[in-house]
Amino acid sequence: MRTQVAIIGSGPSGLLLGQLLTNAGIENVILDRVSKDYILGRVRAGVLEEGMVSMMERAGAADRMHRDGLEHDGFSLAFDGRDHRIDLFGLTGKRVLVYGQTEVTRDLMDQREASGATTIYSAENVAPHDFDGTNPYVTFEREGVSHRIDCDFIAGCDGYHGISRKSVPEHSLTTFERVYPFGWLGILADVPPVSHELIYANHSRGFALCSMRSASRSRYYIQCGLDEKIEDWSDERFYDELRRRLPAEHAESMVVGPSFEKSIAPLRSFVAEPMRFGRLFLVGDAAHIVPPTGAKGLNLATSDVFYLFEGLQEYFSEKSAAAIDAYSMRALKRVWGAVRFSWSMTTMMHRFPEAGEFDRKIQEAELNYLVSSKPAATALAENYVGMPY
Ligand code: FAS
Ligand code: PHB
Repeated sequence: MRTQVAIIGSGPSGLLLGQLLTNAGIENVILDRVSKDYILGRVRAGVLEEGMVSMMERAGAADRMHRDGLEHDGFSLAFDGRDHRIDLFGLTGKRVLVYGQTEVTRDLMDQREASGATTIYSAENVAPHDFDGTNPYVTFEREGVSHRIDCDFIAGCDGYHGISRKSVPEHSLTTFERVYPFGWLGILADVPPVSHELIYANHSRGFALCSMRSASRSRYYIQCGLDEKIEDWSDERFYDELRRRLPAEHAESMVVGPSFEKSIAPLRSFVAEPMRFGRLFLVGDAAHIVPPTGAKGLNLATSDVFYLFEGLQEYFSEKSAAAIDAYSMRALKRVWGAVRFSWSMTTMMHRFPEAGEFDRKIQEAELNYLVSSKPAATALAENYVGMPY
């Protein structure tokens, strides 16, 4: 088999890149090691920047998003027993869209199916080859049969645990990492959200986040220890702990109900540099991971796709390599901006086991400064709605 771009990974990065390439007449094949249903069973991001929404519009996959997505003009920081609203739209003229990553993925999968482009699920032992030359290829097995796809470029959209970054010679890669000493225990439940906007809570018992997927489906998180086990957290225990970390008005008004998804996600900041190795490009979580406190993970994958698509479109239409040569530098500039923001939100909002009274007072001072200074709130707001591409 031969194509122009072989894409490893059928998550949001791979699917969005694949759709943009297909719409531009650039042949591509997507490979994923798991099934379509497995991918759709994953619960992840929930907040989309305007840049992500416009990329979905460019992909022709935004109709359901515009119909079902919830436009949010702000969110609250809860501390010292009360909410403090950050007026995103008032401060930046921009808003965010609350629409689950699962739905983004479903919309892109439907669009790809309609376009007739090739996606190979349950592909085993996918491996990129000869990407330091001009004739790269990808091998994989399916139902015991070995296959090879010759291509011009390989997009490694296969996430943090994927094969692409691991295929790069160690001496060619520099990684930067910060592992946080806690995780997020999250639930999904078909109960109305406690508030019409998101609430990020800083409390002495730990961080909490009240989010949603719709007006009837809530997404709640509490900071937890890395040694916590899901089986030790009944719904009742989860809601009790969540309500302890929220201002009384929310604790009292919260509607509770059975969760149908419960998971613990570890938190880390991670960046691999550069993001290009000859004919192989690293995209999205394959190149970087941010703690979800800043709602940046999915949105950062999208700006990588924007830069790479521009480069590939220029290469195949004008035979100029300038934009693909600039991919890694352009992408990393925005990546590090989002890594900084996500780190700062995580540091400000969580209880660190080793933190002392001084650290707690600094967190308190930072929060009070944020909610009493328009320039400070504007700086937070412009990062949250997303810096320009
Ligand atoms: P993905 O990991 O989504 O997709 C990679 C794909 O590659 C997968 O389908 C995988 O099966 C495939 N793959 C992996 N190895 C392969 C191989 N060897 N061969 C073939 N295919 C392979 N972001 C937020 O903004 N907010 C959140 O609340 C949030 N919560 C998260 C919770 C969890 C548990 C995780 C893991 C991430 C979370 N994120 C969140 C970040 C998340 O949304 C990512 O940023 C987003 O999924 C990135 O998309 P991709 O780069 O496509 O990677
Ligand atoms: C979510 O709804 O899953 C969500 C929202 C905002 C975040 C993280 C997760 O910062």
